[in-house]
Amino acid sequence: MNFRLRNRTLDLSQPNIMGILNVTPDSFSDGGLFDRPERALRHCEQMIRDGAVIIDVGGESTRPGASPVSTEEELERVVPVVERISACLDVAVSVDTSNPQVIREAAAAGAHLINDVRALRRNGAVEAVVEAGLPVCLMHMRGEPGHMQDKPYYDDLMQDVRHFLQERIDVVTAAGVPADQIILDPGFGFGKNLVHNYTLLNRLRQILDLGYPVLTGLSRKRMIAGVLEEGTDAVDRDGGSAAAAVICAMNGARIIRAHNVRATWEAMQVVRATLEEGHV
Ligand code: 8Y4
Repeated sequence: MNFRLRNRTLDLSQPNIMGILNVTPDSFSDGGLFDRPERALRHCEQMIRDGAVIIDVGGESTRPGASPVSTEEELERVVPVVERISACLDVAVSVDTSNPQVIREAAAAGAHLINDVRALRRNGAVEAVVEAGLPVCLMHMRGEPGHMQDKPYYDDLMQDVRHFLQERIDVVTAAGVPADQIILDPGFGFGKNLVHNYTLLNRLRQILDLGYPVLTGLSRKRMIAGVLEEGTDAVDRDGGSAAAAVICAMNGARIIRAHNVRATWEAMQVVRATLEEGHV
C-alpha cells in the first residue's frame, strides 16, 4: 500500500495530489508567473497547505507548437527550484523531464520521482534513471508533442495504450528499474482526440489491470474545455477538472496531477469518504 519515493513514502491506499509547478516562461495557464525560484517556492508552500504531497516541476513545455528547450536552459530552470523545494519543504519533488542530464542533475538536487511524458524513450534516459535510483512515471504518448494532435488514430485505443506501457515496463525493468518503482499514466491529451480521452477515462480500470500504481493528469486540459461552453478560460475549467479527478480516483488512480490543488483536495476528500463509507 506504500510506494517508496527515495527517503519518503506515498500512501497508495488513498488518492494523492501532485501539484503542478511550471517553470517555463511560456506556460499559459499560470502565465509563467512562477519562473523565479522565490515565487516558485511560495507557490509550492501554498500547494502544500492546500493538500499536495508531490510537486511536479516542469521546465519543458509539451504544448504543440512550443519551441524545444536546450539542456542548459532546462537545467537552469529546473535544478535551482528542485534544490530549494527539497531542502526547504516537506513534500516529494517530481521532475517532468525527458532529458538524461536533467534526470541526473535533478536527482543530485534532491528529486524524488522522474515524470517522463516520453516514458524514457530518449537515448540514455533509462540509464540515467537506473543510475539515479529514482522511481519513474511512464506515460503513454502517440508521437512527439509537435505533431501528436495531427489526426490521432488508433486501431484499438485501449490495446495500443496498454501494449505501449507494457513494452516500456519490459524495457525499463530489463535495464534495472525495480518493478515496484514504476508508475503508469495513460497520458490524457497526448496524441488523443476527445473521444479517445473520454474512452480512456471511462475504461481507466484496464490501465490499473497492468498491476502498477496509476497517475492521471486531466487538469484544465482541452478534453475538459471541450465539453464546457466555448470560451471557458483555464481557471474556469476547475469544476470539470475536479469531476475528472473524482472519476479517476474512483477508478483506482492514486496520484492526481492538478493545477487547483485546493479544489482537487476537496474533491478527493469526498472520494476518501466514499471509499471508507463515511468512516473518515
Ligand atoms: C491547460 C493546462 C491545458 C495544462 C493543458 C495543459 C501530464 C504530464 C503534462 C499528464 C503526466 C498539461 C507533464 C500537459 N500532462 N505528466 N505532464 N501526466 N504524468 N497541459 O497527463 O498539463 S503537461
